[in-house]
This record gives sequence, structure tokens and C-alpha cells, in this order.
Amino acid sequence: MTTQKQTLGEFIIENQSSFRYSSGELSRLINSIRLAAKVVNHEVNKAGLVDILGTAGDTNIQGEDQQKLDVYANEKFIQTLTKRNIVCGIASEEEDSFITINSQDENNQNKYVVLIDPLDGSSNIDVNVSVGTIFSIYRRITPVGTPVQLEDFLQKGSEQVAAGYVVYGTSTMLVYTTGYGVNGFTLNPAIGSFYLSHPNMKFPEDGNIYSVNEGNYLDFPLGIKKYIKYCQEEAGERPYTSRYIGSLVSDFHRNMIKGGIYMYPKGSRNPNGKLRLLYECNPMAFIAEQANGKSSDGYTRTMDVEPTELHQRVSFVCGSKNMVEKVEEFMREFGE
Ligand code: AHM
Ligand code: MG
Repeated sequence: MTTQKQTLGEFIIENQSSFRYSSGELSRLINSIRLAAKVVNHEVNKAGLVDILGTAGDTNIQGEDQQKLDVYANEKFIQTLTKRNIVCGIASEEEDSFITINSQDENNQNKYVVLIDPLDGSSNIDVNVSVGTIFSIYRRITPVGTPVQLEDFLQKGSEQVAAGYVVYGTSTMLVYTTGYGVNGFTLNPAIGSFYLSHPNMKFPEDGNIYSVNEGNYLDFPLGIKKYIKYCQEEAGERPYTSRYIGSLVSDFHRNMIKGGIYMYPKGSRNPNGKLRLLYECNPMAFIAEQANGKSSDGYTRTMDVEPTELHQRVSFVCGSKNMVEKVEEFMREFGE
């Protein structure tokens, strides 16, 4: 007899008491993200039909304007989190500034802020390549019942309460952590439920996949160039292989399962790196560390970087522990 897998809804309820701050609020928040992810998934899966159903700027059959998918995903996540009144503020890659929720309502006792990249890698949609959603959750530091402030969002990654991603791939998965390991849930589209498919996910300590946009090679710091050459030449009988999807969530997800490293270093084209600290790097770093992996900017632990602005960029090296440490060795030795 096969045992029925646990659904994400059941998992959230059963594990609620182990959350660091157990009030049910965080459970409701993750439940809302689950719901929005299903709605976005439905839309992402229809992307290939866009020429048939209408393109951005057109009006669809119900008279609604067709939207670009990243705009759509942004709206869905914000709507879901706002309407259910479970957070006090949201910051998104798609919004210049953070959003304050119910700032006039003294009864808004919500403690959490969410930072989100609603559809990361969206340039891949046109060509049927996986994209993802990334989210990061903090407790606010200003008093509850008052409007959120920038400082509630500019917290170090080490203060995260939960983080996760959704990968809209060959199957859709939601992977998240609340600081007690990492669990992955796969969507059964026929039923519309996420099932626990990857309990207690761990990065292999070592790996043989390196993921980096080698088109930027000439622009990379010397330490990174040397590391890439080490992977290609000096590490024996070609034990390394290169895989780069160009969708952070998918590259990270594969590396976590198979063992590997993802790198987006700074260079003259991206003087501070390309990826965003608060809603791309920190959540992935939290998941990586919870899964025995590691994440840094080549020198400093990602989650120890002091945030100074909402859309701050940072160099990002993340994956199997031994591989990240090797890159850090090269950075210390060869630097920029
Ligand atoms: P985006 O937020 O504009 O989608 O950019 C983030 C994406 C990551 O998913 C991906 O790893 C990286 O940018 C790819 O960048 P590049 O095309 O420069 O290699
Ligand atoms: Mg992004």
C-alpha cells in the first residue's frame, strides 16, 4: 500500500508550533503565498498561448487588459497578501518603493513584512524556460500598529523568519524554510494541491556543476576567473560541468539537488553584481544555509551584508559548501 503524501496545507498546520514565533500569522502568510503561487502558475502555463489569446496591451475575451506576466505575478502576490490582511508591508522587485498596508488602521497588529521577486528570470518566458518566484519574510522592527518604515525592510538576511521560492518548471514546486530545514512541495495540477515531495532537502557538500554566465568572463574578478579555470583545467579528469539556465531559481534548485555552485559576481558591467540582496540573494542564502550549503559575496556571508537600500545589488556565490569555500579561497588569493 502506498502512503498518501502530506499536502503543504497539512504540513503548515502540523509544523506551526515549531515556528520561532508561533501565532498562526506566519502559517497564514505562507498559505497565502501558496495560493498566489497556484494562480501565477496557471497563468505562466498559459504563456505559450499568448499569441492565440492576445498579447500584452491587447484586451482579452473578458474585456480585461492582457498584462505582461511579471506585472501580473506582482499584482497577484500583492493582492493576495493585502486582501487577507496578514502583513504590514511588502517590497517587490516590480515596485520602486515599499507598500504600506492598512497604515491608518490601529487594529492592524500584523508583524511581518514580505520582500518578493514575483517572477524572476521573466526574460525566459518567451522561450518556454523555467521561471520562479522568490520571497523573504521578516518580523518588523518598528512598533506594530504604526506604518512600516524602510528600516523594517533593510534588515540583515540573518534576521529572516522564513524564505522560499516557487519554480514554475517541468513541474511546479514550492520550496521553503522557516529556519528548521528546507522542504519541497510539488504541485499536482490535476488536484491543485502541493504535496511534500522533497522532505529535508540538503545540498551535497561537494558538487561538480558550476553555473555562471561565462559571456561575462572577461569582466569577472580575477579570483572568479581563476576558479572557473580551476574547474575547467586543474581539477583532474574533467570532474566539473557547466550548467546555466539564466533563471536563478532553476539554477539554484538543480544545484541543491545535484551539488553545484551558482555565481553572479560583480564586474564593470555590473559594478555591484546584478542580483538583488533583499529579495533574490538573502532568501536563497537562507535556504542554502538551512540545506547545509553556503552563500557569500566571495568574502562575506550574504546574510551578514548590511542592507542600505531596497533594490541593492550584491555579488552572489551560492551552493555546495566546499565549492563556495573554494571560490572564497581564490578570492582571498587573487582578489579583483
Ligand atoms: P531579473 O530579476 O531581471 O529576472 O534578473 C535575474 C536573473 C536571474 O534569474 C538569473 O540568474 C540572472 O538574472 C541571469 O542574468 P544574465 O542574463 O545576465 O546571465
Ligand atoms: Mg529578479
